[in-house]
Amino acid sequence: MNEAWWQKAVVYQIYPKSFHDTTGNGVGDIQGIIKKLDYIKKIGVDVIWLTPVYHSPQKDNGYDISDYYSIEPMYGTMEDFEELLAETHKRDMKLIMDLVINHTSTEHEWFKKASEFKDNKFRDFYIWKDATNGDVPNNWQSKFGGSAWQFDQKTNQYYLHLFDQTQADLNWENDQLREELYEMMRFWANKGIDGFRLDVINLISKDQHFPNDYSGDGRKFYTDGPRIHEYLHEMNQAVFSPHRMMTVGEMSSTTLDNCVLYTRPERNELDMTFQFHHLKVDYRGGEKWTKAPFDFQKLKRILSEWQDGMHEGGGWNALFWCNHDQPRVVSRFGNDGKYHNESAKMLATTLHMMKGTPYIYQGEEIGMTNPNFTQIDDYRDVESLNAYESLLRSGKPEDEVLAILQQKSRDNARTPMQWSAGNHAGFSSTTPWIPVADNYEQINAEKALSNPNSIFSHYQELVDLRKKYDIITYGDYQLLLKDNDSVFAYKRNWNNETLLVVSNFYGKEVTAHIDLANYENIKMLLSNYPDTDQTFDQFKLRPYESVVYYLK
Ligand code: TEU
Repeated sequence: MNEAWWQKAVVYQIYPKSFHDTTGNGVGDIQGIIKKLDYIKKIGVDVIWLTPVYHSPQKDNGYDISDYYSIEPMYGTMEDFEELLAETHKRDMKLIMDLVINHTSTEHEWFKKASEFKDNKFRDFYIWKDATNGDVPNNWQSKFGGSAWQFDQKTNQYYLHLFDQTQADLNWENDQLREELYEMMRFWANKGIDGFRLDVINLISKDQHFPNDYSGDGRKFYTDGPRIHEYLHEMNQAVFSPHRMMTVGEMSSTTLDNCVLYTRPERNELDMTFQFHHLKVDYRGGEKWTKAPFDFQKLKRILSEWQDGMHEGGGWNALFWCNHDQPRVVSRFGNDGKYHNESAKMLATTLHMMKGTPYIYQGEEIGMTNPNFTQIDDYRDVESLNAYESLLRSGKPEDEVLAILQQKSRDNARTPMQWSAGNHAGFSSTTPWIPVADNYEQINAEKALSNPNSIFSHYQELVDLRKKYDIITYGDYQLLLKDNDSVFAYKRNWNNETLLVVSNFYGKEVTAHIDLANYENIKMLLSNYPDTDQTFDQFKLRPYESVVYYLK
């Protein structure tokens, strides 16, 4: 059981660029994180996940790495990083780093050498193909728009990039490349870091026929690809197991069956996985770049399928609403106006009482909202800027396009952390690299810390409950009131104990009928209203009301 400490852990995600700036250049830095470690510790979390701080031209904010062995100067030095690690450990927390090994920046030494001429060992570290009939090798699409192939004049071939054209996909078929990557991971393991979050890791194995995809964008030929389980097992044996690291894989468009295989302990691949199906419930016709309300029934169904499926299959979920690629959850599935406080707490409760390891993304714990940018100049994200251009090209009027970005842009999550009501929200002494959301005077950490009923204190309570009640970690999952169109209710059962979670997802009062006649003891553990009835058996839920009961 000791091995699986991470099953009882809660993780806090930091996006350094937007966390805290100590140098006054408008960009967050490592010293800024060190300054805020006590704040993070206060939430009660066990682990910090740091998104990439390696040397990078920052075309995709660090997910384009040019040197795996050094720290991006804008963020600090290797000494700063070592200090951060030591200070994190001093506070009895762990630190995991982001590992981006599906691709490197085209400014990485390997790629520079690879693109010099064909006949060198680095050439085969990437994926090169000849033109097909004078055109791209196949019809695969980049996830950031356009073809996934970029032509290289000098060597007269195309290279594959599933993301930006400056993010060249690595060729995992090459044994030497894999060994270089494991060596690099051991470098960080030996520094004492506690684990890795593995970026789009289920995309590393490509179908070596590179076929045209006549009914899609190519993803079925590289998602959970032919050798993926083999590679993960190899990586595990080479690095994760010997160094006893915690690992969480980011899985793009994956399946439940694969995630069970990725995370069953005896397979020695990964500890847990992020999947995104529950966050695609506001995609109209499966398309992200649309403005649409979210489908509540679908949200319940998908989360429940993953709860049941991972429990039955013996796998392990990473639980999350937010990260640096997703809009803010209180704006997305809650209410960022009148019921800001209630709905942020309700969403947190609904997720944190599920089975899995919860992740909190910076600012989520104070209920940060989407910023509602009104002009394209406010955006920085390469994906959002590409989408803007392509939506305009498709003939959509600009106001509609901006409305879509307001709902879907990744920049919604990337505005500076709101520390106080002071200048630039206390993030920086100067104008930040991306605008601060207008509501920082109402929503900020300083204010949250001085209010016992804050969203922040609710997160503290959720983390605390997880530590006190093993049923939250080990219990099974049972969806209740399946067809109810505003209540999300479920039970967790374990060792003759039951946990009951009932949440109203909407701003209208609703009554939910749940029979508790079989239980002798009913104890309320948590509510997001100060005056919820401790014992009631008929659940009259006020707007966004959410209650947790312990039953025996
Ligand atoms: O994201 C992977 C990914 O596919 C998405 O979450 C992506 O942002 C979405 O499909 C866009 O619609 C990871 C990182 O989290 C992200 O920040 C990087 O841009 C991406 O990989 C490439 O490294």
